[in-house]
Amino acid sequence: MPIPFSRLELAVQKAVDETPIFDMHTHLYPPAFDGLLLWGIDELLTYHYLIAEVIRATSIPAEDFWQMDKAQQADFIWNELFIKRAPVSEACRGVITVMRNVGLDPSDRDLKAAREFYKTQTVDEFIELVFTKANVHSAVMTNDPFDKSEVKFWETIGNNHPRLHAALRIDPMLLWWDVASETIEEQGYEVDHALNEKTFCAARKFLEDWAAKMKPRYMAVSLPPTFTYPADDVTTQILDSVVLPFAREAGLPFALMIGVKRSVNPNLKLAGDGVGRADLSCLEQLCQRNPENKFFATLLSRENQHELCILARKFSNLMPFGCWWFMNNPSVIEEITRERIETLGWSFIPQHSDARVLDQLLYKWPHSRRIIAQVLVDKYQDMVDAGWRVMESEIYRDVNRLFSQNFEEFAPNWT
Ligand code: FIX
Ligand code: ZN
Repeated sequence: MPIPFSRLELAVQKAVDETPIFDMHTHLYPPAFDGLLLWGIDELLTYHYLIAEVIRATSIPAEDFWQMDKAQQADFIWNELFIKRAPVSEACRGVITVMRNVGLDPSDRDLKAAREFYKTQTVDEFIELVFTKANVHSAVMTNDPFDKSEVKFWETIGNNHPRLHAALRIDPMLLWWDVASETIEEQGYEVDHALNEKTFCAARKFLEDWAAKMKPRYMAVSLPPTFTYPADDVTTQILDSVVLPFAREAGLPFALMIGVKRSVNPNLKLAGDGVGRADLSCLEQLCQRNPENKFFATLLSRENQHELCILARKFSNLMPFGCWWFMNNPSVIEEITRERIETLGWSFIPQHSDARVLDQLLYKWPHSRRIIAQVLVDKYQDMVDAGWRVMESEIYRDVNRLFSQNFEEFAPNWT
């Protein structure tokens, strides 16, 4: 039944709200990874985006901020960014949306009441509340085999949470080989300190064994804007001799997150990373020279986004995803989503949450759904104006492709 012109907007918004999401990049953990999963109002308020904002807004010396404990930091952020100033930024608005979605009235401006609510929750109840309310059916974590605080859980209990999937994150292997090779050796693999076949073989075995433990949906790395490929450097050797051959054999996509300048202001700790525009010939060459590999890509610079769309048109083994980090603001999400739809049709993944705090699923997705819905209404409207009768069932089909199907087809689960 074709949708009458007047009902299109409602039909699209309904399909976008009702379609469950596979969130392909987060920093969540299973509750059983005791202490690693962040949740609750104080973690929300001390999200590194808000730490950067409050240090800027108040010019408090960073070292004075770090002297405070978690609750004092949260109090300070609440008072400075929510009480003394209207909470207008995306990260501030996010806290308000979460408070509303857990049943609080943020307009009461009552942080004490919020803390009281969270005392009534257990993490197992809360994780189900959040995933259900956010209509996120599954999420991919960021799992680091070089991080001792996480390794101990994979070597004992592992992950069997039905909603959480692993991603094998390998930054040290590509960026700090000297450190990575020591960890690989400590974990029992015989690496030489020369980059030779013996070392490459041991490093591939390391990846194989970790993939067997984690059963990851993909491997991932974040890279600086200066990343070049191919280059006469260790990164290219490890990519060509270890990571890409292993990914091909295992059928694992490799996610490249390019453009982060780590620690441009070390005083801000996790909040101190910056952004730079990358030369995307690295991505072009990776796709061109490795046609049997599958690549996800998300870029941190707004100036790189259109190039990524055009690159994806040239290489079907390249899947753009998300509006990463500094891109995750309404104005930029709208721009990126429009240019992706106009150049790639339905063959991209519009968003990921990058949630570090469980509760953030309750704002990052509602905020993004609203923008994606607005873009889709316009695009379906354009089709209607061109003479195409839009069917309601087809809207659900198309939205499901964006929210789940593209990811699940590009990164199938382990069989
Ligand atoms: O490299 C990454 O996975 C980034 O998303 C993080 O390093 C970053 O701190 C973040 O959480 C951004 O949203
Ligand atoms: Zn991330």
